[in-house]
Amino acid sequence: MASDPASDPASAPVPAPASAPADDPRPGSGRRNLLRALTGGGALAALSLTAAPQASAAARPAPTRPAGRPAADPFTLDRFAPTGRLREYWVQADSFPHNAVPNGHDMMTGAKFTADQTTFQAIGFRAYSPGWGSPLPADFGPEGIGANSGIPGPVLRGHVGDTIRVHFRNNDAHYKWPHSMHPHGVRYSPGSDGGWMADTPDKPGTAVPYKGSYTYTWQCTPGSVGSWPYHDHSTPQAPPRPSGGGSPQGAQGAQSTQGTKDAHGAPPGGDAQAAPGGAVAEIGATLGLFGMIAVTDDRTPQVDREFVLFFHDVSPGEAPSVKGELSLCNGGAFVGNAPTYTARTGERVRWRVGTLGNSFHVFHIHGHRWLSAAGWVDSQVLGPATTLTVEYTEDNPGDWLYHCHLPGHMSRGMAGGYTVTG
Ligand SMILES: [Cu+2]
Repeated sequence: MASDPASDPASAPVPAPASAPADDPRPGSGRRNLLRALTGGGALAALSLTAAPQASAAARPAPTRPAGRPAADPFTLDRFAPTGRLREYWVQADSFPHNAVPNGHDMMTGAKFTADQTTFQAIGFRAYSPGWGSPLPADFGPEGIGANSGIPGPVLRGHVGDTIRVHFRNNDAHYKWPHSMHPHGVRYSPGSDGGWMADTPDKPGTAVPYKGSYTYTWQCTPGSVGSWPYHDHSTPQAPPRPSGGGSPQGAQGAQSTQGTKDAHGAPPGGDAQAAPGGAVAEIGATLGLFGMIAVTDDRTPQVDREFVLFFHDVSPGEAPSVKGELSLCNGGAFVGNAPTYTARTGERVRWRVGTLGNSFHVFHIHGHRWLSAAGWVDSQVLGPATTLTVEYTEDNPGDWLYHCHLPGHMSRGMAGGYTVTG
């Protein structure tokens, strides 16, 4: 099995201790520290340590920042200091038919759907026992992989100083496209990047062929704390068109059909995500190949509930079988098909929210608010491939909605239920 040879934790050098002076006493250093906490993927967990009301001072463990290292210097802070812990995952890309609206009903507008209008050939990452033996069961515990249903993929977890090793196998029996895994937020060498480019088509780990495998190695640095997406970043593909016989088209096939998009039976109005030749970048991610990386440190607050939610979308441009664009939450459209989350009053709740696709979204929860860089909010903007970590103590029983606040996205399904019991 191929792997990234540059990221063996056994050979990873232990960084020298920082020789910088003690805590920066200059005016503004505290502000810089706060700003740093607010940048990057979902680093709001850090903010909650200093400002969120649910993080009591008595419950806070002592900061792990080594003595003598400035709190606010980004040039020295983000070094990988290995703990020696290896987090190993066996992940497979599986293809399967997926109905985004299994109950056939939009509870918000009353619209009805038939299964053939909302079913497409999806691809998803699933975690398996070692050697890709059998799919792992759902695990919603603090170290768990989540639903492991494929959309999204398993939650891949690490603690600062840990190495995450992902053994990936491509089992995309439907499309038979190459796939990859590209992480955000963690540290890695080019051999564990997973991003395919036509100029360097043979770069290891960027186009793992059907039935092939590859091992990625990622490191959790102090700057990795938070929520991050991982996703397929392999070769762009032109989706098969029903009128064209449904045969898969690879990147080379797409190049050879430059200017003949109509012959593919492309939908009226074109495909906003496609290149002129018809190939769609990251089409595997659009069809479901994505998931969440969750990195903690000793200061990450303990929570009773953690919800992992992705806003994403699929349209006839990538999935010709669907009868119009669907705006999805973890693969489901409309309340009852999108996940329904539950909590009890008094529980500490964390949402790890991510987005993928061609759109901006606004994450909103009814009846709740949380502390952000802009102060207290109940709605926050997310661009493609960005994340949000939301934390609060549950205090409001009832049946609530969470949703994207763009009316067009709500109309196309980006809404789910949130039930709080007393
Ligand atoms: Cu949206």
